[in-house]
Amino acid sequence: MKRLQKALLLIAFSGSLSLAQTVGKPIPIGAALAETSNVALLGQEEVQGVKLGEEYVNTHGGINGVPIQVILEDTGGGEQGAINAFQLLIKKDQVVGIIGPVLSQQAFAADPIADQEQTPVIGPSNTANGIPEIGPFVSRVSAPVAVYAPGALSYLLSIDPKIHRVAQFYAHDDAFSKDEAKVFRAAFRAHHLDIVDVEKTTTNQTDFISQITTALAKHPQLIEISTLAADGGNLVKQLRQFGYKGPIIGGNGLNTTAIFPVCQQYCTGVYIAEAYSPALKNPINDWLEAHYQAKYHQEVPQLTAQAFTAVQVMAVALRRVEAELHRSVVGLPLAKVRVLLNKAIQETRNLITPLGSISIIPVPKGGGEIHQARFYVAEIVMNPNGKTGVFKYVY
Ligand code: 1QQ
Repeated sequence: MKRLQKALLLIAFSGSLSLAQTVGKPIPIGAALAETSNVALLGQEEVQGVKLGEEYVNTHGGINGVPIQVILEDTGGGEQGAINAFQLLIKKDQVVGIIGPVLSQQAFAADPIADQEQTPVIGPSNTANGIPEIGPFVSRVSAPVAVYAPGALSYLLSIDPKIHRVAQFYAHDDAFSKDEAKVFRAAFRAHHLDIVDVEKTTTNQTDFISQITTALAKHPQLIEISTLAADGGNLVKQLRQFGYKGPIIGGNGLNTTAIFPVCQQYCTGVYIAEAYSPALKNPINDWLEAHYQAKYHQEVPQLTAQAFTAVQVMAVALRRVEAELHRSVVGLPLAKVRVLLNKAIQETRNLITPLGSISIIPVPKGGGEIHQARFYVAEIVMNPNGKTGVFKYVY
């Protein structure tokens, strides 16, 4: 029944549309994010980011006086949910562009739909290889893992040059996890480390005992984990409970304080490469930090900063479209606005954002790839209560 309703909606809204229908209303920007399922551990921080992005844009002039409205559609954790959310945003909500989805695994399924519909997408957290190459309407503000993830390894080797034996766990049913694991194996080889064990896990796995037993029998001095948050949090906890005391590199899937309730006191000693630092000083990051701290009483997480940046990039691009047209996009055919907006997104150059100065550069036959100057490394340090903790920036 739900499917049928959706199909009818799509038919009802598939005629030619113009933003004229929104005269007097805000300009709709879509956000396809995971608000439910295990992936909501990651998605909820992005929801916070797009909401604060909307507030920032609207308190700083909107689109030449017209406010934006972020319209959220929940993707859940899977591919079909992302496809459905994209279709609703494109056809029913008539958004000018889409921010999302959370996972690369979902992006490979849903982004081709936006590309076919010539609706620009900005990936807020899709870090796998090949995302902008999905098509000309796909850009991202999340640097690819190949560019920044190995920073955590370089940092650890700089503080402990004796590390030689490394083991890896990765979720082989997730596009990002597979890609990040590959990137780390290349980095291990580049540093002449001995890869003593590689264990394949799944994103819905909760018990890792037999794989941990195999890995620890090989006496690794460093363990790298490329998984999502719930599975990875449990894996960290069980590694510590089974006596592993060495450092752990967590991938981007562990890059959230939402893992604290999962691995509790055992989260301490997980090192994660970061594409964002709360300490970065510029007016927009200062605004984000102040407003986020006031609402959520902690520092801005990377995923929040990236989702916020996606809204900022889209708003700045919309303003640029209007400047070039010498008129408001309100009233123009929606299909035209989307094409012009996509072009303007990929003309983003040296924009000061919470991630620092970024550019979005077109890739051959594809969309736009982020260029970002600086990356960081954080270590998770839990408080003695095992409930609260911080991402302590160490590099
Ligand atoms: C990806 C990711 C996610 C783990 C971020 C939330 O980096 O799927 O590409």
